[in-house]
Amino acid sequence: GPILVPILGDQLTRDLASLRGRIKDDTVILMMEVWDEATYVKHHKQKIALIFSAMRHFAAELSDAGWTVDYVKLTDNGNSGSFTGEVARAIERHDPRAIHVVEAGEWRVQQAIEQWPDKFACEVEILPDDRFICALSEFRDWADGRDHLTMEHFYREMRKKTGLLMTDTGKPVGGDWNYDKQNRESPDDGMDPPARPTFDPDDITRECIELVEEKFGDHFGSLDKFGWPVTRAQAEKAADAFFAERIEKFGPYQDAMVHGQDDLYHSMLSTSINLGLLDPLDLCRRAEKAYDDGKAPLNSVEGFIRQIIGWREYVRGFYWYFMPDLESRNALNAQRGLPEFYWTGETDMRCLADCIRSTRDNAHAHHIQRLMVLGNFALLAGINPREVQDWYLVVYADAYEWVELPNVSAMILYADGGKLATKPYAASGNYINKMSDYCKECRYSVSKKTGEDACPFNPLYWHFMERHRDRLEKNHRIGRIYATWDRMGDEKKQDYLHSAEKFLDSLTPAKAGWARNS
Ligand code: FAD
Ligand code: DLZ
Ligand code: SF4
Repeated sequence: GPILVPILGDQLTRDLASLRGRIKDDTVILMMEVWDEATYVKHHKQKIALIFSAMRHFAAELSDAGWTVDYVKLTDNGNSGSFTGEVARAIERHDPRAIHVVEAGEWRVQQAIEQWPDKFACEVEILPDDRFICALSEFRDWADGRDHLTMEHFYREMRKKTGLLMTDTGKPVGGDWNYDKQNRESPDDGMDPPARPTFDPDDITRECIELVEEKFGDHFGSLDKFGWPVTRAQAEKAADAFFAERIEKFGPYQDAMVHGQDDLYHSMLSTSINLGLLDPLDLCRRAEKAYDDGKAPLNSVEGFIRQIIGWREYVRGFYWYFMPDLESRNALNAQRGLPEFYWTGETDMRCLADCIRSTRDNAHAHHIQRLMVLGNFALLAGINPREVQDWYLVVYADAYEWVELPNVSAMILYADGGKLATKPYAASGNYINKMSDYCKECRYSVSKKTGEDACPFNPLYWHFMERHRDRLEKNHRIGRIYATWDRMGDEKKQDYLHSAEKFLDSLTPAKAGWARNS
């Protein structure tokens, strides 16, 4: 028989290790829409439509190029609902002499794949996913024996490895490794970034949208504004537009937020990169070229490259290094339920309401919204990490556990106890006011510290610091803040703590069933 090559939903590139060098006549490619993957959490409707549409387009592209593709649709008769069940059925259909599969991005799926050699009579070869720049073994070697896995150190290794923004003599271009200080501009009034290209659903996408409406109608999110790239050609167009129109200002406004402006100068390419439609290293080379050609400043280009060969590679290594423990870590013992407003958007906190609206409409929010608004709130309010993890995994079209979990558990919640971050990313309303236009029209007052009208982030910040004093006071990056706290005196402190508790008591926890089917 032939070689059976299962391709998972986020492995949509012809350059995949399992396809490289394969002979078309000797290969059957298997792609599977399965119930288990569509429902292990109740993904945002756009996320499912995107993945199914991108899978179907990729299968068509492969067929056109002469490959044999066995494509199992979700509603096909006999669909067993799982990857393992579908591979078993495909073995009956094709009697392959071997299976070649690229390792899964997610732990859950990889656990299943690792059972295949025992389950199936044919040989099973599991190949490393070399779409990533840093092999998992390489990350392990780097991480072993370190107390803190400082991203910046990892990033410098990746700069040296790729040669990106490096001089001939092995120095970082411009003399510094990092230009973050230039990348913290507040938004300007009347900022008007060029719109990103969106892609109207074609017949294939429309069919996927209908399928999602029919089968997953109770999942979170709206499909109305679906405009994601679903093919490599579209993704390339989206990348072209970013490099032509937005990269110049990407750096300075990386952390800015403007009510109702959902893209700003971000690349909006994460969905395409994660699906395999765009190659991360290739994007970095294009960014470098924009600098070399004088089209974008170094701080923008370095910032973009750092997000990709730094953060993106780092969190993937971090995930595999700490799984499966990472999933259940709760170093700050946070036990509060996720507030209902994360799903409904119904809150008077204008920053949160806007981020949740964008999340519902676009299955997207930018990094600083995920980190310093939605994430900061979850941290300060002490929301249970499991519930926060589920939420992030559900709501973003670019969310896969390997990238979501380190960002949520370690970056925003400090639930890993500080392997990733040297201190919790806790902030009061002041930070949000500085970086956004949210506060001006909020029903709360960002300058009020306590009481009914105070921005809830203000008392929550001190409530959080007080709750975790034992742990954080010893931390030299944040410990000094307790001098400020103690100077306030008992009455003021009590005011803060009461305001925070009153606010926390007013939160309605989400009903069960938003994130997972019971
Ligand atoms: P840009 O701002 O244009 O950045 C360029 C690229 O850098 C992104 O496309 C992405 O590939 C990469 N990148 C940037 N930051 C990160 C990061 N922290 N981790 C990994 N890659 C990064 N990103 C996901 O792809 N999937 C997720 O599930 C996800 N969950 C997140 C959860 C939290 C709590 C936080 C704080 C961040 C999360 N991110 C996630 C990272 C980041 O928010 C998104 O990658 C980014 O907003 C995507 O939009 P963009 O393509 O316009 O990014
Ligand atoms: C997220 C997702 C969804 C919703 N559906 C499928 C599917 O039907 N078939 C598939 O191959 N992959 C799907 N995915 C992606 C997987 O859940 C998983 O994230 C990746 O394969 C990485 O392990
Ligand atoms: Fe958010 Fe507080 Fe500003 Fe309102 S005042 S928008 S709650 S930071």
